[in-house]
Amino acid sequence: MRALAEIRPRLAGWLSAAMVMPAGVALAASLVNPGFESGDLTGWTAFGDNGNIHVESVSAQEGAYSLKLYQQFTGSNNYSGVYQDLPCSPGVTYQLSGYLRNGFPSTDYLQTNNRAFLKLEWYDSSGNYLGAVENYNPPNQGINWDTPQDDAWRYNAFQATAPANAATVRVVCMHAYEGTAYEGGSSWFDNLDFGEGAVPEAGTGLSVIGGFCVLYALRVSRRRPPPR
Ligand SMILES: [Ca+2]
Repeated sequence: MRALAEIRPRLAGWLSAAMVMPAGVALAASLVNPGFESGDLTGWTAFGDNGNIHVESVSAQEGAYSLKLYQQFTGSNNYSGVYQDLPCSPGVTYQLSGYLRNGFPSTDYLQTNNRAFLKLEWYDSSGNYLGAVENYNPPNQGINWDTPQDDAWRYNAFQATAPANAATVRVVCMHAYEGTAYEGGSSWFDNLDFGEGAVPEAGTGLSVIGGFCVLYALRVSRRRPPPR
């Protein structure tokens, strides 16, 4: 009985920790086909598609496939890419990460006025646009014509908090061309990941249950008889 009395508070503590720890990652929806391993755009919706959006098997950061984007060659500013919409909750911080590469190995590097980056857009339950966060801060986040031509996959990651009334988050792989010429070059994306980026504040969901477990552990601890 003494052994049980002594282990009970520890058990309660372990239980509370186990219930709190996964709270930050268990509730977010996941991307479909995050590494383009279906060999096509399954799960993704293309935008600005002028024949310049491709899933390729020539090079990948993960698996066999990756996404290739380039500008539309319309002679004016144009924006192309793919996106997925996922449910989100106001006030929750999310993280989006993935790998970007400048050009095809040994060729097709981004020329002037071409850049590429990851982006999150927020929408309310009626589909109204609430704002966006672009992860473009070269040289470490996003790629452009100044990115080294070293054929490296570059890890990009950022966090953003869903604004009030947000119901949907749009995860975007973006290639932007902002000029009037026909500068070329391709951007490549692979191995994306999206999820909650921070453990929720105390007082929400499983954290509350964990808190009760901590209180129970303290109460049990106080009931323990003095050492004999
Ligand atoms: Ca892949």
